[in-house]
Amino acid sequence: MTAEYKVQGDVAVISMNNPPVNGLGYATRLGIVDGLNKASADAKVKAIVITGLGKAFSGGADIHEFGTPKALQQPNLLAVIDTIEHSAKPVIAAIHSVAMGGGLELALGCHYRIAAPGAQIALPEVKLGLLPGAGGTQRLPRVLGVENALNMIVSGQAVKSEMLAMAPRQKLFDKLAKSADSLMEEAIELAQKAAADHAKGGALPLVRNLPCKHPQNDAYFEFARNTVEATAKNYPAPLKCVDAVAAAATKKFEDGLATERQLFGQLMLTPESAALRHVFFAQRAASKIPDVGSDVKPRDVKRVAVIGAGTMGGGISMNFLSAGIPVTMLEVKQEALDHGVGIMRKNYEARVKKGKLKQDKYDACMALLKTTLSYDDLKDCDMVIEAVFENMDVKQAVFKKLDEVMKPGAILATNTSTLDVNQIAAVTKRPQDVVGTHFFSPANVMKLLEVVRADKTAKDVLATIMVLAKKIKKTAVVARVCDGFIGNRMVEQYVRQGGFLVDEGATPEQVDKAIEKFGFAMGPFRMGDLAGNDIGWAIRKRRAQEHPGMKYSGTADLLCEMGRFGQKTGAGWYDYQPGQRKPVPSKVVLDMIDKYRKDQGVTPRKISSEEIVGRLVYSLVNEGARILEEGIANKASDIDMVYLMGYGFPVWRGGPMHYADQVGLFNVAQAMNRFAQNPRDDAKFWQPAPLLAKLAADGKTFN
Ligand code: 3H9
Repeated sequence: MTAEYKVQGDVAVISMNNPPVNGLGYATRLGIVDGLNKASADAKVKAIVITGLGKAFSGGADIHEFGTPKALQQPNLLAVIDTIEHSAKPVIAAIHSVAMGGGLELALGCHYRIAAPGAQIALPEVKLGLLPGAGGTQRLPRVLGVENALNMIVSGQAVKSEMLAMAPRQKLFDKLAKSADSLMEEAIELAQKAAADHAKGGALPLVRNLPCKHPQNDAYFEFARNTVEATAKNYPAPLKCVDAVAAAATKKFEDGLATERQLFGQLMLTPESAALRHVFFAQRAASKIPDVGSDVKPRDVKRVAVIGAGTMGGGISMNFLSAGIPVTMLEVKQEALDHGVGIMRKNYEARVKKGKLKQDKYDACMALLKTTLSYDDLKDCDMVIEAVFENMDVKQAVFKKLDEVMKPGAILATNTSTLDVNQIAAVTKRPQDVVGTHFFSPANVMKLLEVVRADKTAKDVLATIMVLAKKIKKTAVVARVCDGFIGNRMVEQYVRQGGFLVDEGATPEQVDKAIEKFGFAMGPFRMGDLAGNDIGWAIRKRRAQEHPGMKYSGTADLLCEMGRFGQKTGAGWYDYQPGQRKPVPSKVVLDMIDKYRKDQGVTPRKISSEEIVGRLVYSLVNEGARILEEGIANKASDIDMVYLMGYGFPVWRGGPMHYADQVGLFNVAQAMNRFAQNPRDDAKFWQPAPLLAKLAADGKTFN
């Protein structure tokens, strides 16, 4: 049982003790009920306080248990709350740090609640594709009012306890403690007072008995449904949250509770909830590297140097400045520095204008920036990130110089997106300090950081980067060295399929629309136009030397020969009106594709959206499987995080590997075998990766 029981004078204290966040798993639920039973049987005990040990009151139901028999094993959370409500002695929740989901629902079942200031209060189930399933949708509106409660439930956002305590007519907290330190003392006082009041014969207060109404019930819920429907799109949970709160406002408590229970059960079975729960764990798992334990001490990074003031260098610098870490930015020419700093200022100023950044914070960020033309000025930096032109000779020259000037123990990072980090490390005398930090453009916005572990990268260097990534609010995923690492190696196959689909009869617009309907933020052709089609062109030229025989559609090269590099040249796969980003299908491009097909002797055929989506998504899955079996990625969920955070894969589908698991790997392998029959495609590529074939045969999954 993971709850402690102690008696202090005439008050019993039940402390949940299930680190890290007192998730309400079976053993904890059992521990609480056991404590309540003991307290009930002990004549000395006049009142009961429930609290949590460690860094949370409770983070809610134990998400690990979902889908397992333990989640259903009695006492479930409803039964725990029922026991509390039926307690003849007053039960007081003493809330601190975090009370979320089932944790808050537990507190709402108590007779009284006291909270420490600064506690984060939330019903965040919607973020897991669920709704509160232990009375939260019925009780929160009764203590905060329908509108406030619905806002919290639909958004899942946490609100500080002191803010909620200030809300007019709120009945959530009976008391706000003076401080976290005095919480338990004040909770015991409150418990003793409640016991004394109760001894006079008063009934114990229950949230379920409070009224729940909205003055314009029908109109309000119609408005709420319309608003939520417009934004929730591919997520079923938010609308169900509205239904459940509407039940609270229109039905008897028990009937509302039954509605909530039914909706909770339905949502638990949706693929969207499975995906969001997967993402929750995948995100946390990404920061864990199997052989780098918590005993590995990260290095201290007080000042960072960035080589290159281009778009990348500037964006990377902004991340550190925004996190309060001083940056020294180096360029070879003053004009380049001035230009780069100018763009950084523009980016910050745009955020100030939109009200997303305060002027004084912007000033503080810029005050942390030093610029220089001299490598000598990097001597005091603890880490340097190179963000120069993507060319091995150029990068190696920079690293030779860095090896000369940087202090011992400084981390030398490269922002390469495809090049061999081992070869870069090899030109230094300290390959153990060299690591890849692949930021995604725009680097100050995109959440993904691919951390490239070279053969000799030291463990404490990796540990340092993982800590820094958290500080600059990135999701870091570790990859081993290969051409393109995880993300770009996979995207190459995806883009290649886009090309084949066009060769065979689809238009770029058709391909983009099909995959965008599947949920991608952007199809491969719009993505090419945004990133610059010349980048892929350069990579294909390099590949042609390194891997001769790799098959591509010729249309992308023809496009580049026409100078259509994308948005930056006002023309790519699409036409663009000056100053606009809206893609307009291009006659010139369609004619070029038509001619190419004729030259290749291809009779175009009608291609279904299903085929487009299948070939694009499964190309990611097959390459992902190879990446996994080669050990380039540590786990399938890391690949999912790369695609969710860096490549616009739809979050409600959980990433390519999770999606394949949901479809069933047998079905995925069958589809690949079908694609391999297509003479215009790459039959060798479509052989299911051995790992995929084995998992499919064994009826297993990637994750
Ligand atoms: C629910 O309650 C359903 C009910 O309505 C109905 C039931 C019938 N369970 O985020 P962190 C782990 S649904 C299990 O890095 P932070 C997490 O995996 C639940 N484990 O820390 C990680 O483990 P590890 C509704 C959980 O300080 C560790 O704790 N509740 C849970 O930045 C640290 O996590 C939620 O959705 C959990 N509920 O933030 C709350 N929560 O170290 C989700 C966390 O092995 N949780 N873990 O990787 C959060 O929002 C944050 O974790 C929290 C702490 C704010 C609590």
